Amino acid sequence: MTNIVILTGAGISAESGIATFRSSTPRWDDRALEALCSAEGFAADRYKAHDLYDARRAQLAQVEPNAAHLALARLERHWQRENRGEFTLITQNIDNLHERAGSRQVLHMHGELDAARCESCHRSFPWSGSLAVREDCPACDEPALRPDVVLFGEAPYHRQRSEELSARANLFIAIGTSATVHPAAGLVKHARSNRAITMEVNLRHSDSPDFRRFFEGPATREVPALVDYLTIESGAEG
Ligand code: BV8
Repeated sequence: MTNIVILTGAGISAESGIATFRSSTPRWDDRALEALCSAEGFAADRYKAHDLYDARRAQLAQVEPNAAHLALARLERHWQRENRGEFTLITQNIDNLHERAGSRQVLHMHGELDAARCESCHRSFPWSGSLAVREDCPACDEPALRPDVVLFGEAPYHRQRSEELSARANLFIAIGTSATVHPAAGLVKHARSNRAITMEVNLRHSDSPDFRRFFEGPATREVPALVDYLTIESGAEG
């Protein structure tokens, strides 16, 4: 049995047209924008923050999953059908491209763009349109809805489960992440504590010293090839 944990970052969605945060054409090319993604910055300028997330949510309708997203969904189906071990997909991304590619179990550590959360009753709701600053909660009627995303200084979702699953991994693959945001960037260390094989797919090496194999190139080329190897190697189509 081989337990696989996949961690994706903004780079896997870059070829779908969604800007990354810190690479060549970064989303955060100005500090003001990055500040908005902190709890303090969000509270200081909610109107601008809501506009930022409204624009990103609207973009979701204009983009499609790419070959890397589709390959990971194929790997999940294969791993489960052939009973090869646990398959876990953890993403730092708030887009819905993994789900639209067919991935069924996705742990969004930083939340989801197409969801809104009530700061009063803490329930979360699917949300596809724009979200007003004082939008009423459908459950408790309080005007307290916000984008259901995890900002800097806020507790990530699924942290304990992600760390437990990484500590059971035999194969840990990071795809399209600069490995700068914690605790997501620390998951590979949990995998290494289990003597897992650690790989990263990226255009360039990330900051993490914990990856033993590096597949250099765009995710839409490297991920399908890696999935072919992992599925054909077992003698069955993905
Ligand atoms: C937490 C919001 C504790 C959603 C994001 C002070 C106070 C509190 C915490 C901290 C602090 N100082 C440091 C921290 C920890 C902090 C942190 O890590 N800061 C870093 C910057 C130093 N972390 C936090 O604050 C986290 N919370 O620790 O809480 C706590 C505990 C209990 C109770 C209360 C609090 C919260 C982290 C989440 C922050 N939210 N975004 C959104 O708007 O999206 S982070 C943001 O960065 C995105 O979510 C993004 O996903 C994430 C990581 O970036 P990457 O995905 O790696 O993207 P990046 O652009 O960096 O890199 C892209 C990579 O792809 C590049 O390597 C590039 O080469 C590659 N690439 C590009 N194209 C391709 C490609 N690869 C392959 N193919 C291609 N085609």
